[in-house]
Amino acid sequence: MRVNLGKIMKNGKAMFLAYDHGLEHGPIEFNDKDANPEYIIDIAKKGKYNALIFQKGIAEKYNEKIKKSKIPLIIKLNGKTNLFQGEPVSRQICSVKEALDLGAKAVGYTIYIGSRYESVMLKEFDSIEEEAHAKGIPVIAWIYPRGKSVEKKPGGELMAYAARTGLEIGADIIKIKYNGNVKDLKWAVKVAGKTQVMIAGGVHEDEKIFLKQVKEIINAGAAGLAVGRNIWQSGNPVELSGKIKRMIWD
Ligand code: FBP
Repeated sequence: MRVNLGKIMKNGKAMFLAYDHGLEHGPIEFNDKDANPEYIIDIAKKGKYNALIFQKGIAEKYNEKIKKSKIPLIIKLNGKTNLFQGEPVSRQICSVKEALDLGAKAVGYTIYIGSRYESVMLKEFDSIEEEAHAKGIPVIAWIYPRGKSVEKKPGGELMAYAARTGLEIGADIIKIKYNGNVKDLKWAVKVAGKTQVMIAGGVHEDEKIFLKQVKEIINAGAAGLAVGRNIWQSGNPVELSGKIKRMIWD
């Protein structure tokens, strides 16, 4: 079933502000300012983001402010800490119903393709996709090739595989990591077909380097960015968001 992406995309493009790092990486990513989810909601509002991405705990505790901001909410349904260093697996910790009750306009789920536990995540994703689509809301898959089996495989090949996996499993949007090669990304966008490709921002970089990367991402035909650290760890998050928006839509 094709769902309407109009609530979280504009003219087939989008810019999401991701903030699930407190779980995925731990507070090591934060300072006094950006440790506070309210700071992130303010950036999303001032930067007119198409959506904010939170885990359910933040979505619940800061629900009033999120609603007031009018920025559509995307809730991540699975997650893990980075404390355990084995084959990656990320299990569901929030249901589609809980997400909808919290006001989510879309749900997200991470799959580590190549991991020993890939099948567990693919199966869990399938139930989520079925339920979310039955309720008419889009499903976004974070697809990251990871684990011993894929350690030595070429990055471009893996990026395209991640993108195609999104199409095959019914994701409306996929979020993948850019390997820095425009030609590879063009191919990944191509094989993703009608599934929209969004790119993660990655580690906080110098603004010039980051913007150069954004330009490449847009030129390669991606639908936009689902970015975290490069925005909220920046000294000028709203100004930088404006620059990215202009690159995406102009
Ligand atoms: P960034 O733009 O900050 O990289 O965030 C994107 C993201 O996918 C987050 O949603 C997630 O928390 C993080 O990256 C996961 O990164 P990794 O698994 O590479 O540590």
